[in-house]
Amino acid sequence: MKKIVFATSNPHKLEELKAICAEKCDVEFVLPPTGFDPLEDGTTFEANSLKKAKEAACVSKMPALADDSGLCVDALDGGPGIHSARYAETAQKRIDKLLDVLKNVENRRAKFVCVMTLVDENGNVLAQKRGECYGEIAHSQSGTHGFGYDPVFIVKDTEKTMAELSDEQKNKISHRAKALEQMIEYLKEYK
Ligand code: ITT
Repeated sequence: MKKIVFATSNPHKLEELKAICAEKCDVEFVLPPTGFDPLEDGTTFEANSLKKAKEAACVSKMPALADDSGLCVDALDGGPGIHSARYAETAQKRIDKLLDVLKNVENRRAKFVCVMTLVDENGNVLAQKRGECYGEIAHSQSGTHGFGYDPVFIVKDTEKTMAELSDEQKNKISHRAKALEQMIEYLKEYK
């Protein structure tokens, strides 16, 4: 089975990746060596995703896949966006801050974005794909599945937050699933 490094230190992303890819491609995803900490100083999801993938390939001498993702809120001009992981200290504090900032805001439209980048062992880009999932920010949190901002993200055309969906449901409609759907053919082809 082919081995590809998944350039992340977020275990939730790895779990979702494995679940989405199971039975779709014959790849074993492994984590980068400990201490993997690429500088995410790009100004776009695309730039940061590429940086993570290249750095992982460089330290592991293996092909690498990276996921840069985040929550973009219309009323915050697309924020926290690429800063989603650093919006506040903990996942709960990030949710609290978002709900507080949007307390009196009527326009709650938002989207999750995920940009996946696949590079070969020399860091050459094989594919870069973007997935988006639309919805709005709830007035309070609910649900216990998923991670990050899932408890405050109401998925479009449903009355449920992402955290109220089962893992299986999330992995069918998420930004990560949409990016990976387009990436699967490259993962399959890569020898
Ligand atoms: P790596 O860079 O090590 O992959 P990270 O968590 O720091 O892990 P990002 O820089 O891509 O990853 O930031 C993504 C953040 O966006 C993540 O920490 C969450 O706060 C949020 N996020 C991304 N995908 C999400 C999802 O499916 N559900 C909820 N929140 C999500």
